[in-house]
Amino acid sequence: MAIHNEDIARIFDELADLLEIDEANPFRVRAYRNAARTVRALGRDLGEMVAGGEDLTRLPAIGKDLAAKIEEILQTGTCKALEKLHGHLPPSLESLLALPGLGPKRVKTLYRELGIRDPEALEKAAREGRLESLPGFGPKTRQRILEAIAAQRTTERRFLLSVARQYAEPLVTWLRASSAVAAVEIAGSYRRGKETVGDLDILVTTGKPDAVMRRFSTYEEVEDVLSRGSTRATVILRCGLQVDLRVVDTSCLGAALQYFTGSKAHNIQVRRLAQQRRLKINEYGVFRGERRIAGDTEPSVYRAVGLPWIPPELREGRGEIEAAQAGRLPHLIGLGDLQGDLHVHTRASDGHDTLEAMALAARAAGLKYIAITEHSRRLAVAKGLDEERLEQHLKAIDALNSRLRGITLLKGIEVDILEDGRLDLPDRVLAHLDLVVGAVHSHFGLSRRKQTRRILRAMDHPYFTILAHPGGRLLLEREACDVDMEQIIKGAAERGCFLEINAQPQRLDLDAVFSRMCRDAGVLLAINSDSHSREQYANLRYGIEQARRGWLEKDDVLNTRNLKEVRILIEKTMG
Ligand code: DGT
Ligand code: CA
Ligand code: CA
Repeated sequence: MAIHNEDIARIFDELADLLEIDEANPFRVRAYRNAARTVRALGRDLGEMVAGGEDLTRLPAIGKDLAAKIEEILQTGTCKALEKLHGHLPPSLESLLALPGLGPKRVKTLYRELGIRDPEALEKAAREGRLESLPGFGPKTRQRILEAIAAQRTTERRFLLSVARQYAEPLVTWLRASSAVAAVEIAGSYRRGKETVGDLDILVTTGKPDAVMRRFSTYEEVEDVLSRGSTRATVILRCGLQVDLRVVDTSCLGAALQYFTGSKAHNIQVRRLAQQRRLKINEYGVFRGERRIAGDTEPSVYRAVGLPWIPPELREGRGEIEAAQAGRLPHLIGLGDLQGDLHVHTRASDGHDTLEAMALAARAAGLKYIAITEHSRRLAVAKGLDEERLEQHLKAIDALNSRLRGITLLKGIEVDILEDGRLDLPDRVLAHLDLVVGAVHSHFGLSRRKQTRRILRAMDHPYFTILAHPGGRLLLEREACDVDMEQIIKGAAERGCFLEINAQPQRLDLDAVFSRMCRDAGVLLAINSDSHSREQYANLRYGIEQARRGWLEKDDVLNTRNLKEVRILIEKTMG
């Protein structure tokens, strides 16, 4: 059975959760949490790395013990440490911890005193008034718990695009390996490159629908078959991801692909166009009366309603139909357009690889330049650099630049934007750098007015170059800060500075809507990997996908330029 990075990350998360309930050493708990984060941020498949004999202890937060656990999980699908914990703490306790307001202590009390092990049992106990007997569970807590359970029930579970991909690709490979299968396509939000997906929508063409249905529902990672008909099935994978599969006729593949790629908003507009032409459009084709006039390919569907083919990333009902009609669809940026990466860490701060390793990996990834941007002193947890350490680091960069061919390192910093908008290092220090990446890492909860003023003030500094992860969101975890992004974009235009699309799969920040606003305001974006280890340049593809959803063309992006042009553009922002 294939074990994916996300499976490993989840086991580490569960270990951390259960150890926390068990009141284990907080350092152990944190070690597992950090390891889970590393595994999630890794641009490569751990199974492949281990098969290739690579040393995992090289990875951030992975020591000998955790490396051994990863190998154990890859081999057995679980690990003994977790099984041991399950001996006295049921796995479902984790679902209680996920409820806001319930920490490890309370979860433990609930389990020990009342045997409550999941939200259902908790809800029942709360309704029956059995919680009041417990210390620390007053009527207010009871109310909060009931509300949290209700909220949890109505919020649908979504997956990061990068995580969905870990499960989608092997499944598609499994389907394609069958001789009964002609073509396999993934439609839906996944094809539109949306940063999170609710479920996978897979289309298969085949001469033997029965065989395909059988193959699909017996895939080793299928946990539950929710429905299975002659041409359609829905399953849940072990990881909780739902997958819809539809068998379609080869002659209808284009129409089905168009229909099931969506979005709903986009399809409604396409259908309206069809109606204006007295055409009917559905997943089988485009029809004039009884006669089918298009649908074998996706471009034929668009052609039938008078449009050029529209890239899936644009299909959100945000003006793409009008742009297509006017012949003004953007020529979307591609991964190959990037020449550099302007946000990279090394082990001098919280990255895990050396300068040289990061440089060589960038060159191997086809990049011509990278900016080394360590954290600044304020971010102590990330070993942020003070003036002195920065100076040494810059010398090391100079030395490496004179030695390496085919890649240039720019000298930068990811400087903390302090609460009042000052920067964490003085201007006279920043003046020595090629560029200054500014970022908010604290005080996310300021009022909209204060947060906006804070960032605009930071951008006022003469050397400020790029605003990193401008919204501050962590997908599925933390909303973006309350900030007037229109003002920030306008401010960036006035000052000539740049905004980042951070390519970390859990950030993808700026988002598509604001990225497009930058394009319209003439503010260039930098698509940066924010790599903390050499594998992470691979994440640039997610940044590109997000940029495409923001309608960006090559020229809208700073780091599609060659080094000389980038230097000129950056210098213009200074002073
Ligand atoms: P998700 O899964 O929540 O990330 O988002 P989608 O866009 O993949 O949505 P999903 O899986 O419900 O449906 C996939 C596409 O299929 C959707 O974007 C449009 C199309 N579709 C599904 N159901 C309907 C429907 O009832 N009417 C129309 N017009 N289109 C539908
Ligand atoms: Ca979907
Ligand atoms: Ca679906």
